[in-house]
Amino acid sequence: MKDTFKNDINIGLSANEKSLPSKYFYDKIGDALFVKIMNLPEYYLTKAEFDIFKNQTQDIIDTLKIAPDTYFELIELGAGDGTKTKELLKVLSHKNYAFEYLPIDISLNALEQLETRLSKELPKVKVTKKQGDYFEVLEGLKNSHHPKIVLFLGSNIGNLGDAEAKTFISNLSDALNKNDKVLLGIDLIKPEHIVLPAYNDKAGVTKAFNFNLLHRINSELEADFNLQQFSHTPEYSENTGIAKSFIVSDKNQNVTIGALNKTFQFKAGEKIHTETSRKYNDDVLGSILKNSDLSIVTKLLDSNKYFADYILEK
Ligand code: AVJ
Repeated sequence: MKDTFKNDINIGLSANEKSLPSKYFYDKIGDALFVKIMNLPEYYLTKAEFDIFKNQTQDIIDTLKIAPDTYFELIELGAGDGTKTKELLKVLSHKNYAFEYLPIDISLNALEQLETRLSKELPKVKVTKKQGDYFEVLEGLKNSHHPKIVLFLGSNIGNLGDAEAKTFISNLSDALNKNDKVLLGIDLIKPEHIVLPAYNDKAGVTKAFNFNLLHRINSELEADFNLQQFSHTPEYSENTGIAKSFIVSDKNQNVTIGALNKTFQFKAGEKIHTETSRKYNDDVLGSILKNSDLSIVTKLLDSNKYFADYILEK
């Protein structure tokens, strides 16, 4: 684990255009900062998707065409704290649908917390937690021939570049049978004055979230990043629909990473790309799904039309 981190940091900072993988945001401190982000006034994504799950629950069930008497598996990739999913589970449970909920996450800790909460709040729901890599777990679920519904919420797919997203979709599709469904939550392309503040909040939480990467490198890889000498600068283009976050070096400076025995040079104004947060529309999603076995059935929008939950079918 530590070696992959070390190697990935080395590769990212040795490149001509420096970058750091956003997946390393999520240690204990990063997880807590992300919870704070979801509650920020500027971060509209979570509230928008919650609005869909809370106010269009029956539409979700109807468009998924779940038969009341057929046992199905509701699988969630990266379940987090389950706030949105709970709205769906509540209705499914009250209406006595026959199903099992299988949250998949890399973090066993997150899964255990979710399981404990659900057992108190929705004791009737059968929860089977699955710790591990999404596709390894999905592969293991292939033997079951129950209909599957896979939830992938929160615009998590937005962290992937378009080529990676295509690979992701094709792997996901391979793990499903004909007629299985995917509920894909994605942030929609919208004007810069709405998107940018979501990644540059007034309270500085998103900055701290990005800088946590430098913290981690300092403490886990014996490095000497001086956090006072870097800035957080997100960018967004409504034309491409792609938001990118950067950490920028405020001056010419050297940083030594002890664990790598290596010194890195940063020029004044030089950028480190830390995260991609892609926004979608029907055309962008259409091009990602092209040549895959998944197609769009319909989409549900929040009241501001900021966010969409697309229903895909194999
Ligand atoms: C969890 C990947 C959807 O890109 O909006 C929030 C992560 N980064 N603020 C996003 C994030 C900065 C988030 N996703």
